[in-house]
Amino acid sequence: MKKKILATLLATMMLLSGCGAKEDDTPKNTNANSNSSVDTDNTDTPFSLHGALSVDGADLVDENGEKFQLYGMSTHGIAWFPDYVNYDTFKYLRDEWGTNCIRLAMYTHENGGYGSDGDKEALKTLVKNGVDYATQLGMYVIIDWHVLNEKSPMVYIEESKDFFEEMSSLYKDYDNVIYEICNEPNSNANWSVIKEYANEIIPIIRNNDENSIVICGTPTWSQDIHRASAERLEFDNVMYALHFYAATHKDWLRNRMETCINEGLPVFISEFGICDASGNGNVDIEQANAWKDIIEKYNVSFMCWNLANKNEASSIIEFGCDKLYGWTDDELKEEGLWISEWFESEK
Ligand code: IDC
Repeated sequence: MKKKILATLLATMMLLSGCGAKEDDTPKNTNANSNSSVDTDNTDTPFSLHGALSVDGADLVDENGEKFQLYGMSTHGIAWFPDYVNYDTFKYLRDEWGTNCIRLAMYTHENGGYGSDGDKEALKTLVKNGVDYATQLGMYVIIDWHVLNEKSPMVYIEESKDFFEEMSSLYKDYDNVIYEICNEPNSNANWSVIKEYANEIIPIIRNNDENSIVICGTPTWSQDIHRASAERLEFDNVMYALHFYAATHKDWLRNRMETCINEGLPVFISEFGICDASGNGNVDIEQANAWKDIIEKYNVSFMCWNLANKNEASSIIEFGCDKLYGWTDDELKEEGLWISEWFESEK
């Protein structure tokens, strides 16, 4: 059954929390909010034009059954860089950069992580604020359970069950919300471990929300999509995460993506950078352009890591620049310039 977004949304009038994002990974006050009200000029938003999405073979399609591509920025860890979760930033990314989606990355294990020592309520407030801003703006939004250094999604599966139960019941009527259930399982978390996890979490989401898009991470930091292609999950509207960092992951991973797509696997690049896999080092523009070509060829959705001003190559804003939007070319790092040009060319 086709669902509609709740028509009435709270236009919360709160103040920005003041200081700009800092480069360190110290958890901060997660009370970032926007002082903007609901966007009134929302007749032609991405969501109003494309509505509820679904998966058709290898493709993501919109409510009219047309192939559709989501693209935009991923936040950095919202515990560390909460200030970018605000209405004006998202509006800028929609209107000036032409993006249609935002990814809210919530680390689960690291310092301030949801499953480790983070303030769960404050983190959920940030996620909810982010979903509200995206919804007001008619953007799609990915809630990312950012498994990384705990390696296996089973480590915090109990927390994950509670989290996705709450989120999917809250957003069961929000067709712009996408659930990413485990960012990057790695090490011994092979596909059978991930499947076991997904087979617990997806039914919880489906119980509240029959049709939402769910993105599932794949083994080896979401590179081993061929494992998923060989043994799919038995749910509709599931996509499989492929992550790349252009200076590290080259032809072999592009070839793998191509093979899997040709096998009918719905692939979603829910995170990528154009530097190396550490999130730092030199960017590789030649490799980045090769990725861009293949992404365009297959209409794969792509979310760029990361929306912050940390002192690392994958943070698109210059270190020391505290502006939350309206960046000049000088205030963007190389990756920021490259990705903003690509986004703008899609407008
Ligand atoms: C990195 C951040 C870095 C942070 C680190 C924490 O860029 O600032 O200190 O995480 O572990 C991924 C992950 C993503 C990483 C990124 C770069 O999904 O969380 O972010 N990366 O290492 N996979 C491949 C690269």
